[in-house]
Amino acid sequence: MAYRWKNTLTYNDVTPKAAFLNRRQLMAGAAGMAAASIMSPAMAADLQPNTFEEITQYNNFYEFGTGKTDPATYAGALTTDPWSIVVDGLVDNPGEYSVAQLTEGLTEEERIYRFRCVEAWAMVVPWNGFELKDILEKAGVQSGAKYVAFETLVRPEEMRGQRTRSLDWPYREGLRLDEAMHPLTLMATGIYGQPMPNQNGAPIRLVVPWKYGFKSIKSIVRITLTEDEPPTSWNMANAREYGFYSNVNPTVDHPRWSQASHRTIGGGLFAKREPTLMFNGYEDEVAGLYAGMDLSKQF
Ligand SMILES: Nc1nc2c(c(=O)[nH]1)N[C@H]1C(S)=C(S)[C@@H](COP(=O)(O)O)O[C@H]1N2
Ligand SMILES: [Mo]
Repeated sequence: MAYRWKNTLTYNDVTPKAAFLNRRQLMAGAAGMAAASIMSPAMAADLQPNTFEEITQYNNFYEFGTGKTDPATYAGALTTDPWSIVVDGLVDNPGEYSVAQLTEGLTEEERIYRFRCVEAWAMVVPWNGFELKDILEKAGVQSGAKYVAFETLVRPEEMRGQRTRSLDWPYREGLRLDEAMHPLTLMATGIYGQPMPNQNGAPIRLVVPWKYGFKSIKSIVRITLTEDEPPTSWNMANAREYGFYSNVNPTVDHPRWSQASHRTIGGGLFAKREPTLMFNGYEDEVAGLYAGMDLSKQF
């Protein structure tokens, strides 16, 4: 099965489950959670996932408003079935696909990743999904392609935040092709073995764990292979503050705040600040992608 990256775990590795799943979720009984869970203390100390509640009640999803509880309050209005994703640009098999068609025949992964927002808060999330690489290989990437562009749905009738101009819709993101093909890069379709909650980007969203959270675009309806670096929403909104790469980097501060540490979401009385790690802790895996680049200039 799937190669287990250093610094990643499947949630079957994490114990005790009851510490982070509530009773209702346990009753809901995702198949993957049934197995007995055994884990070395070292792995436990490494990454403790946030609770389902924390992950689904504190969100950024400007299509539903700019407040952290707006997505949980309003994203229920979004129709996610049927859903189709246009794959176009420099691919051999362009077309309009359902999520099932896009992921047919691919291996579903469980990945526990650190998630670090550019606003200096962080969580640990147990995702389910598919390597973007596998999806792109099915699409057939042509030799001229150098970047992958993504777009979120535009549907102001259901996405009340799109009736405002908090961003220039659609939400857009992009990766360099080698970043997109990296095995850590996920197209996520679930959390804790359950279908992706609307507020987290149903039915399918990107997860790039070594980059600031805004790169992980939600509710994707278009994937385009391009020759040129695509425009991206936060870079368009403020290029001085948000670069195309936006790799997590504790040594390059945001113009308005430090990126050296972050606040961990949850934990109640035990909530704490932690030092932010280079590439969010995935340096061994991804530093090679940026060899020779000046990361303070190409940030
Ligand atoms: N379409 C879309 N994708 C988005 C956003 C958004 O506003 N719209 N917010 C981004 C930001 S800033 C973050 S931190 C993460 C938050 O993901 P989460 O709510 O699942 O934690 O989603 C990213 N993806
Ligand atoms: Mo973010």
